[in-house]
Amino acid sequence: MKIDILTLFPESFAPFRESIISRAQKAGTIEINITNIRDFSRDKHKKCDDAPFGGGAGMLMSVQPIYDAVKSVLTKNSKVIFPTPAGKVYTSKIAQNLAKQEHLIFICGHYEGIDERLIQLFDAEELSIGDYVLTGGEIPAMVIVDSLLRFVPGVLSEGSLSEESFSNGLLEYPQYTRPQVFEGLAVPEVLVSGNHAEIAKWRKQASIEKTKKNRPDLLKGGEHED
Ligand code: 6GU
Repeated sequence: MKIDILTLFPESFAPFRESIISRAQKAGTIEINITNIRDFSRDKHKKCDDAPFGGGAGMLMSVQPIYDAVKSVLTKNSKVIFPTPAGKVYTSKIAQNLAKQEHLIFICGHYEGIDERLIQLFDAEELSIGDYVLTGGEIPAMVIVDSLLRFVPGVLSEGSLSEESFSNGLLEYPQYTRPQVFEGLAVPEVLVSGNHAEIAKWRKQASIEKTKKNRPDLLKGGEHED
């Protein structure tokens, strides 16, 4: 999987030099390239913003530098993503589908956004990471890339995905490690019983309870009713 990220702030992607994502890049499982949109500005001052037609507060990102930056990385197998609070809400399901793509191009918007024609021209998918507004598309792009890469084969160790939150429509069950008693709180007895069938039963029930408490909306379908 190849990912191109187009941004006015390439330095914001420093976190990708760390940890699992960096390891996957070194192993060649994934390739991430960051491109500075400003390098594509044909303006003599490298200007990348402009006032919106029709008036209103703030500036938009100019169409030309982004258009040329996308063109410089676009192939016939590219899928273009535009993170925006006006997008469809991003979910684990969408992450799993994006993970199957050969090449993703992220356009990171700033200021009040980008010219709508860019979305049309590249058939860009608009994705929001939740119902709140951030100052730019860099953090959302990082959130989307990090979460989808976890579904690319070879990025995580075998089995890491099977029991985590959302993998079965429920939140993950509570986990415990040593010591067995901490500040007077004991680990649930069943988890130290060695009885794997009972442990599996307890975890399923604890998952349902956690989901009821924190995300009752996920239970609406009724398939996990007890
Ligand atoms: Cl994708 N972008 C921005 N700027 N704000 C957001 C968002 C995206 N998703 C939620 N808030």
